[in-house]
Amino acid sequence: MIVSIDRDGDIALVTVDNPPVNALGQALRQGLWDAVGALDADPTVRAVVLICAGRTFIAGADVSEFGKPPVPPHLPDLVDRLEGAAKPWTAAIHGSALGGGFEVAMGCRFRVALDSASVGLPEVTLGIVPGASGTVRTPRLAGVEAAVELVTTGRPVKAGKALSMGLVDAVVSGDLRAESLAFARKALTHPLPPPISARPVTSPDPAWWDEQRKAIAKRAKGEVAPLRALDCLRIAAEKPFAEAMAHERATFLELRASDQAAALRHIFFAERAAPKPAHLAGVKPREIRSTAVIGGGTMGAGIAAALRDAGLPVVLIERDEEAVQRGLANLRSIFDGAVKRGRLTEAQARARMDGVTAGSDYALLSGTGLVIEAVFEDLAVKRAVFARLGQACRPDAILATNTSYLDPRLIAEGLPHPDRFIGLHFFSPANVMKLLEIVPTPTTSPETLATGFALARQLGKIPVQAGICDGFIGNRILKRYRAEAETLVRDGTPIAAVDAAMRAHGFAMGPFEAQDLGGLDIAYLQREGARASGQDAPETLGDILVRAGRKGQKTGGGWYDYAPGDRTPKPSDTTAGLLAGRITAGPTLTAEGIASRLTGAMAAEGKAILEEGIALKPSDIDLVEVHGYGYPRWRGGPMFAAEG
Ligand code: T1G
Repeated sequence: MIVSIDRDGDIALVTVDNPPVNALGQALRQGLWDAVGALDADPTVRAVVLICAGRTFIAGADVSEFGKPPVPPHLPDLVDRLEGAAKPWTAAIHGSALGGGFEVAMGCRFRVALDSASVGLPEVTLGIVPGASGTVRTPRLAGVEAAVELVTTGRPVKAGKALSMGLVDAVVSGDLRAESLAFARKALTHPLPPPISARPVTSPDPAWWDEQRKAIAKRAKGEVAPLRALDCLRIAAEKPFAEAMAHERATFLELRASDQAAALRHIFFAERAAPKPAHLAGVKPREIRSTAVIGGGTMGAGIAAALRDAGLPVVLIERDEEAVQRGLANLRSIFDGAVKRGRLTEAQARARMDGVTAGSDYALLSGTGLVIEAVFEDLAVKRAVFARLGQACRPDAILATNTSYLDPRLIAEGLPHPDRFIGLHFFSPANVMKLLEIVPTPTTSPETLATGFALARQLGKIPVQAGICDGFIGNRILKRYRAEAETLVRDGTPIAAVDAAMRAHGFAMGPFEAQDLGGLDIAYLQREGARASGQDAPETLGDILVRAGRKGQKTGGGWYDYAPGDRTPKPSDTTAGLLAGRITAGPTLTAEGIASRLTGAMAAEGKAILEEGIALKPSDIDLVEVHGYGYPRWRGGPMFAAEG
């Protein structure tokens, strides 16, 4: 039964059970609709508690229904019906009350949250606005400022903060059912508060709204929904309830049909499918209880931090005592930074470090279940590390390389038990970036592969399986993207125009600014390495700059010039002079034309990657680009965008 009704004396208990997250599909809406009528008609019922089975309270409208025409009972009508019920309803919240779930909770007269619960209105992350009074009831429940924060960021808030904001009436621990029944019974001994729709709301002055609009526009970077949500909130604060509801509904229906909403839904479902690839269904992953990282540099320390953030003990190995101390200092500075940003307390940062054993003796690895190598990107260096790992580690220990460009098969050559070897390509900073490219070799066992995916889940990462080629998925597309950008420059498009076009398209920065930030020499060394091994690596414009000592911001100039201490890119006469012989006047492209050329090149490379079996599905490529390379999420990724 999706909706069942029990009794606890004169209190009715309505239980929702609609796995996996109690999403508000049509059957659930109908079940709640009918429950209101039945309980209103029962004179022995004095109050109602609404509770959910499973992992969470109602997690929102059923996103899989969004592509279809809305079917009654419509959610705003259901929320109104709950609010108008003859008996007061109390929402008993555990897990997450999100979107339509929190709107249903606002239709109830009271909200009781378990201390581990959270509430939120994440609709803008799906390219829409709340569609069942979220922008109209929230300001009346918790005030305009709280409503603007909750709705325009889409970020859920934990129970304690929700209580202080006025979003819930009580926070309980232990038995939510018993506590909510007691709350409902006690509430009957006092006069009921007015329904939320009848509560007053005060609108701040116009200057405050202008300030919010500026801040949100800066943060939204081309996303439409946050600003439209702000419009709904202002109307909710300044107009009568019914008028505000009509405006919200019209906005919701309009945005639900928008390209941005379709793109964000595409990413939403792709992210949820990624950790559960069909070809690994039924393959039991190894449980990882102990880990190690070889190398305490930027990548190694980032990976170690990610492992510690997931509560896994880490052995950090470096080549000598001095390097061990440098590695520990790198790791400590990551956690100190988190404390400064308020993400960790001092105590949590200390506990993170307490879980790290560091040394240069590989004997420390004898009991470790998973070892991730993150040493210098050189084949001989990596092979030497794995030769030692093959001796020092358990025969069943999973051994992973973090290589971003080398062939994992060459790294693992000669390794005993090659079935337990795999590529785990993290992105820097590894404790922040969600993308993890998982690169099996032909001898990697299904169990080892499944363990790579399970590790990604444990670390809260988005895993994407990649075949072996130069750059796997992400760096291979990056190379094509950069080559296409250089082609535009050779054809006369100014470097700054290319970057401006990609920023306007939603990227945080353009291809040339990004290279100046990261350093042109990294890709240059890759190309030189390829040339040295006899591969064909035609000269690029970037090569000319690096050979002239222009490696980017770190040398005061790359594609652009940089004044000392100033990271603002300035068009460079030196660069123009160095590249003059290679640039011919070509057609002037619009910003849209530039963006279309470059994203089209990404999609073309993605198509080849799919045809070669390097990526398993187009949505995986979109996840790589969105989570690894700054592709604007609200455009869905290059493969989605190319579908038109
Ligand atoms: N609709 C349909 N399916 C959903 C869903 C949803 N809202 N949320 C999750 N799922 C599926 C998901 O695809 C996966 O399916 C399974 O549930 C477990 O998800 C009118 C219009 C609730 C915090 O945006 O944030 O309400 O792969 O792996 O890690 O104003 O799911 O197992 O087949 O993420 O425990 C607003 C989105 C909708 C919430 C749980 N609500 N969901 O996380 O599980 S718009 C949301 C989440 C709206 C109203 C508007 C998370 C979660 P499968 P999961 P989890």
